[in-house]
Amino acid sequence: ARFDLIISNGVVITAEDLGQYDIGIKDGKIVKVVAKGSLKGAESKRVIDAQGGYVMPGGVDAHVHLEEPPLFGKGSTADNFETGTRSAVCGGTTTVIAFAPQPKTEDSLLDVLKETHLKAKDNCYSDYSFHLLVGNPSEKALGEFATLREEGISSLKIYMTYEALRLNDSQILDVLLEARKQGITTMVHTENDDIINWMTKQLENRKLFDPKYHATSHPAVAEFEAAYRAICLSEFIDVPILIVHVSSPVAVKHIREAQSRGLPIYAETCPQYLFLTKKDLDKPGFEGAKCICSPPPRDGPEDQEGIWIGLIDGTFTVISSDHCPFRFDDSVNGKKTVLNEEYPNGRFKYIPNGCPGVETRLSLTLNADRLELKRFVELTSTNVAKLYGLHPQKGALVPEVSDADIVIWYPPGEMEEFELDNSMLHHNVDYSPYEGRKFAQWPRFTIIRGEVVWDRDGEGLVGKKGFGKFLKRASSSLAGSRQGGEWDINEF
Ligand code: DUC
Ligand code: ZN
Ligand code: ZN
Ligand code: ZN
Repeated sequence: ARFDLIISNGVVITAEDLGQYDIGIKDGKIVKVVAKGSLKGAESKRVIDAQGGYVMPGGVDAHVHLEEPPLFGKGSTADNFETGTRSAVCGGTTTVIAFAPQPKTEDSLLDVLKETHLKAKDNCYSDYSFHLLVGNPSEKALGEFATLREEGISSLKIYMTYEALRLNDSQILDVLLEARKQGITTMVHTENDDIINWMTKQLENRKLFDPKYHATSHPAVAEFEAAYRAICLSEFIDVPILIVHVSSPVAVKHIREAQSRGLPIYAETCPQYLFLTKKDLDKPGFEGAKCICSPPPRDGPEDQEGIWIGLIDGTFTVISSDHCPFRFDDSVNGKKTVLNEEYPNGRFKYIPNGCPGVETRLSLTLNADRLELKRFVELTSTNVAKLYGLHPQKGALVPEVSDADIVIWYPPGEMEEFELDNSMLHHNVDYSPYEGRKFAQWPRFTIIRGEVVWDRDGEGLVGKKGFGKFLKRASSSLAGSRQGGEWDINEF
């Protein structure tokens, strides 16, 4: 047949364009994007009638934690590469970039990369790549950046907090300088570790252990001080950074100011900062633990609004999930990990930080109806692909160039509204922070390289474990170092 798949009658939305087109797919690639009706009668193995629903490039989620050891409190992440990518495709995400974590105790990044490849290989439903998480920028590790680039890894993540991972400013400078030389984008978790530890001690001294005090122990000032410091370090070395999971409007302001000075400062936020507040942590018993993440959801609607404004005005580059799944019932061999008789509501400092969200990221954000549709695609797919060196293979619908990774939504008003229940999701977690919320949209089909992997009105999950491929990535195609070339100490 001329085509393997035709998607007809869609409202096709990319970061640049919105229009009524038919899409022709062959051998896993987009081959035609043409006026609605033009492919009528063309020979194809399969035709999907989008019936006027939105048709977009598949979601790219560049912030998911899968199969990680205990780094963020007690307990390992609940999803592995199989269950995490299974959840992703059922929520319209076709590519994930997960972390390959190097703990402080590990010297080599290449070892960590190899180990993470073994975890992912033959297990993924979606396409995938890794960011190296640098917990120990030893001389050996820094010397491996060039090889990482050859292996298709063009991004790293570093932490300014967490005992197991945090780097001091001098170590951060080491990483940024080497990242500049190799064309690597560095993601930074910006929270001031000393403020968090000092506040935690103050709270514990007063016997305040309940989940809600997690938010008190991680105040906005811890985030915006560290965000500003990271911007300064990036400006000093002249290298792009992405500030991850921004939750505080003051941090947004610092980022905006840096961008207006022409600095390559990129920013990410996540649904938890748009849809949750610290009230969600203030529930009886241990219930609040379901919404513990770092940074925490902030005080109220004015904080959420500050993030929406940053999304609308262009300050933010991407929306990711920060899917970091832990089970509410965290029993191992019948024994709870965090709860005990002395602390019946747990002790916030041991509760692992993170919420599941890889499957709900796109639907939550689209349902909120706050973003122009092209901007929605840009933030959840196209910019992510550009920032991490996957564009235009991913995040676009360019004929003969882009993989046929597509999400098809219901025609507006046509889906039966439902209340989210965790049983509808495909992760290995026993709750979602968003249970009980109403959804008027959900991905109807998810397609990866021309193969339908999610068919909501048919058999649901139809993708296969192991279908997902590792993606070797190029450098970011967004603006990088302003000077280029070597960093010259004589300039200072
Ligand atoms: N924040 C989380 O909530 N979980 C994982 C790590 C992080 O930075
Ligand atoms: Zn190792
Ligand atoms: Zn983080
Ligand atoms: Zn994270």
